[in-house]
Amino acid sequence: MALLSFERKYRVRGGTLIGGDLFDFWVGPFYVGFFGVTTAIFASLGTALIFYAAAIGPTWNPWLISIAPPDISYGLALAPLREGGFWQVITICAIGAFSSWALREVEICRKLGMGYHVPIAFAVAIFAYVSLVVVRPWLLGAWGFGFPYGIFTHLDWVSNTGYQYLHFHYNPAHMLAVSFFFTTTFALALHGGLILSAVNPDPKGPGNGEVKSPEYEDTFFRDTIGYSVGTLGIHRLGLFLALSAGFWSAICIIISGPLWSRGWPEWWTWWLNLPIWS
Ligand code: UQ2
Repeated sequence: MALLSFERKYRVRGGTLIGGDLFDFWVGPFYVGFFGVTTAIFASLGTALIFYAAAIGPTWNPWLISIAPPDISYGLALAPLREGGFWQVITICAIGAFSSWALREVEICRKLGMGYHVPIAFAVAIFAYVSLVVVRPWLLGAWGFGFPYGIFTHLDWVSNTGYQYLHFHYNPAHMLAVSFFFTTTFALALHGGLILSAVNPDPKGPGNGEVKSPEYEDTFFRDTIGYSVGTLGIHRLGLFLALSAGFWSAICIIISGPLWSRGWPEWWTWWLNLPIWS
């Protein structure tokens, strides 16, 4: 079915989580909905506050602009706007906008009668951000443990936080996260390569350049490694690998401080102390 006639067919009332029919309409190609309105409000307010806080700062150099969280001494209290309060309100706007966007995706899934895989995947990315600016600061007792909103300053924060634990690559959850990131790019390279190889076949080969079917894709991997995960399986695997990368990233920073406050290399003494070595 042509895209334009399909859109006319699915653009029906209902599926909303909140607001009933009130915001149940489209603007051009975009579905609005209650959460489209809240996304727009949070995103506009947050962006305006970023520009306001940048304007009262010392520079307009985009690399150097930074909006810092409050000093540790403010604990989990609200700080004055110029003392980290801007960072706190911007963080609320960011979480409000990201969550609204995820719920707008849920409403669109409901309208189309589809699964919730995309909003669930986006929720894992939101969880990774929230673990940095809410969960870990809250467990450590001060908003000042969040990262500053600036291009160079957030890099400095990552570097300083890493060195605080001597060698972050010894963090077991960090090891898992990195392994999942690498495996995700490996799987996507295999998948992208396989699909393009089937769609752009050798014009001089068997079939004289006809586009190849999934059986050819299966057979390539069965001939190569004796196993094909399948055309549906590769997408299940890809989603699992990518969500695991984000999930273990969140875990590796949440446990740094709240669960283990010394260097990560030292954590491995449990291994050296196993009774099997003596
Ligand atoms: C596959 C298949 C696809 C694919 C890919 C494979 C026909 C179009 C890439 C091969 C993938 C395998 C064997 C899994 C590799 C395991 C990891 C952890 C990367 O079989 O089915 O569908 O795109």
